[in-house]
Amino acid sequence: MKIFYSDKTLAHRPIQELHNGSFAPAAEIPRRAEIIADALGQSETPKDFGWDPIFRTHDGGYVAFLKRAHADWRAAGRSGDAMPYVFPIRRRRPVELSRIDAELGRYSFDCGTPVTEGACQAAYWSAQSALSGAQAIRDGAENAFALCRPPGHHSGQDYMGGYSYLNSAAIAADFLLGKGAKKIAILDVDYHHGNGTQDIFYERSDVLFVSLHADPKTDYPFYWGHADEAGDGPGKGFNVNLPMARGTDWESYRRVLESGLEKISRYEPDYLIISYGADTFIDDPISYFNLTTPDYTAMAKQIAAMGITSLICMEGGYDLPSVGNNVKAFLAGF
Ligand code: SP5
Ligand code: ZN
Repeated sequence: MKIFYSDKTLAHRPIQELHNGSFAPAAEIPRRAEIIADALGQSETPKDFGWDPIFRTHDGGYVAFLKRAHADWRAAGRSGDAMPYVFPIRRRRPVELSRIDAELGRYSFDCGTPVTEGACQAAYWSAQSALSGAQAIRDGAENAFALCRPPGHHSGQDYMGGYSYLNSAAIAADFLLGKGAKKIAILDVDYHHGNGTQDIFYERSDVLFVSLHADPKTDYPFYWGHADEAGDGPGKGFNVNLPMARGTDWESYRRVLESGLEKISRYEPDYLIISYGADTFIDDPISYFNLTTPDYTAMAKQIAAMGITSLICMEGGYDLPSVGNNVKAFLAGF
């Protein structure tokens, strides 16, 4: 398995996030990536594809904001990480935004995704890992793993949220389509619904998005991920949400996975991109499924049995003692 990882992603060091009404230590920390990289041993440094492939997926105004947001925050006399506190929802007038606080709210949907000094650099190299993995499978590798961090699947075309700034899996999909692929399937097995990925491809039929996740009636991100969200216009039927109750274990999970995989097989994609989160693990500190380490090997075997060339992108997974082994167990199944 080809593995891509850049230690430049460690530059993103969030301090805290708003949690149940007060600030709590950030869950998405650089140590996660170091632990995973150590557990896997060998990795390749990603190639630098520049910003162009990122602009295929993300809005130029949003990326420009991401590049300067932390500096603007400091210029406004603030310390620590840039964080939104006001959001322009419903019946807003289209006004020009100049103050950093106005822009922060415009480009985010939560208060858990601070723009640290290194956020843009880390998200950039996370995306470059995914692009390098995409290039590798296009050049004939059977599969590849991109150790993306920060995660990406909550980030949409013009917004951040859910610890995500740039959507690495979506960027890889758009890259492969730009290189001649006709159909890509994205399978999202993170505990949380991949709302950013869903949004990006909601009206398109060249990307089938299938997501298994905790029911948004009880879990973040609440406003997306419900079973009746099936895509719009030409994308109708190409978005598949499979929400599950808290407490789900492998016995029930594997049956839901089976039905998701059937949809992917029938679609006959050129490539499969997997948004892999280890936050479905029984001991994950912010999640409520009951999967165990060997379940990840079984899950990967079930996916790999379809025989589709695959790129795996790292998303969530916050239990530091287990996250390395869980990623290893997943990759072993391939
Ligand atoms: C990629 C991904 O897994 N994003 C998940 C974002 C979930 N954010 C909301 C959960 C709030 C938990 N806050 C915990 C703080 C612990 N110190
Ligand atoms: Zn997650």
